[in-house]
Amino acid sequence: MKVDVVLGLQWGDEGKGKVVDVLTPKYEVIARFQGGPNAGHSLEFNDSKFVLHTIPSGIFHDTINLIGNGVVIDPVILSEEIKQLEDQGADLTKKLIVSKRAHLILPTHRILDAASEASKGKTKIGSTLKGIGPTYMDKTGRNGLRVGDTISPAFMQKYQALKQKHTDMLKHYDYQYDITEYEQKWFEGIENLKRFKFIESEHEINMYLKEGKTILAEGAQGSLLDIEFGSYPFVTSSNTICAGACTGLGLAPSRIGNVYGIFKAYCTRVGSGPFPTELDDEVGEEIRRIGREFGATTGRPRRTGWLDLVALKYAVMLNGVTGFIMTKADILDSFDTIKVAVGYKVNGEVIDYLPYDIEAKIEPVYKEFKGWKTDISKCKTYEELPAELKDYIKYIETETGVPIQVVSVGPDREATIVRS
Ligand code: 2SA
Ligand code: GDP
Ligand code: MG
Repeated sequence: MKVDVVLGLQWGDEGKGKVVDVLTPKYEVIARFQGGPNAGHSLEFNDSKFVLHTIPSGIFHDTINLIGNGVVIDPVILSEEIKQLEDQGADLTKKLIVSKRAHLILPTHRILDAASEASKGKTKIGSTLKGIGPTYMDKTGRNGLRVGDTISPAFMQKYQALKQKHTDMLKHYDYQYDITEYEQKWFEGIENLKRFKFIESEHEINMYLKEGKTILAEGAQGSLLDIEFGSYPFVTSSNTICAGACTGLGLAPSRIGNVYGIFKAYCTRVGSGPFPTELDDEVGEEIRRIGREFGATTGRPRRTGWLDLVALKYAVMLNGVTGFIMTKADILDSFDTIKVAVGYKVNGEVIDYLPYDIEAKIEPVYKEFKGWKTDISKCKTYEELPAELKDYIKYIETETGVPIQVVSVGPDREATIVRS
């Protein structure tokens, strides 16, 4: 048995929540492998919309939903998510399990994130302010607090020691804060978390494989925000690429099966950092308006631009993508012309790779496509899609060598075309 992986190939928000929800009936276990409440994974069905931050997107089905060791957890946010679902009658204790090795986001991690961002001024990362960076720093700095610690008698002592370290660090920032209220909710969240089964995800997931269970690993953010290969320092603090599924769950690389890479038919980025195909004009504004491109966690407007094949090919290489899932082509339904970046002009020279130097002035080289000018949101089969969109799809497939296996034409579960 192998584990299939779903991940984002751009800067996040490609539609991972929707796609995982659609694919879940084929799997017995859905496992989140990195990131934390910075993520906002949206799902829509039966006229309801949900945004998940920490809980895997298979939770609306009868599946095991596993939060892996690579995830960082804020007990306050996770408790709010759990409450939202349990208020609707679901008993999550039966299907949500949490790795003991997952690190905890402390209230002071959030403050450190905010203080660090405030101190950077214009050069800020544009983080979601959920404490992600400081928590992963304590993880790699070997100071972190983990889910498994919450059941140890030394928990309070460990918490106070880490809080004290943060309090000392915060003296270096000119930043006012008060965590009294949040800290109280945090400890309530810890107690709530203890209702769930704490596991060692590496043993659990490998046992599932031995039992022949089907497993889907769910990524968060996107490949171009990867800590190693994204546009550093404008990245998140985890491995968002496929390798993160191995380290974030305890899986050997040989256990990886299909790698489903999701991309939008255009691009978005939220937060700072280079975005070669960004549209700072009415076209970009139109994409944002029609695509409702606003952060699912923070509500921030997302930056918008054309599809970037140079960046997409890079993400395909890093992840070993076996099949594409293309989302949100319906947002481009009314456009006369659609562009795709096929190269970059840097210092007068055309290149076909992402340069190391992120300060470099990159001018995209575009190929233009005729818009399909048709409402595709009701299409149910690939055959029904307009010829111009099929040309667009064919071009992407030929250039990348990867088949587009699923075309999503709307936010709802039902608005999904699976190619046979
Ligand atoms: P962080 O908070 O330290 O991980 O931020 C570092 C960078 O990573 C980006 N990032 C994201 N990009 C897209 N979507 C994300 N989730 C939310 C969403 C974002 C939101 O679903 O819309 O609501 O604003 C996400 N999480 C982190 C972030 O923008 C920084 O560039
Ligand atoms: P994620 O972080 O990758 O799960 O993506 P987000 O949920 O942050 O953002 C994707 C947004 O696009 C959500 O509002 C989804 O409901 C919506 N969405 C997903 N797929 C499609 C699609 O094919 N068409 C349209 N119009 N919306 C989509
Ligand atoms: Mg999102």
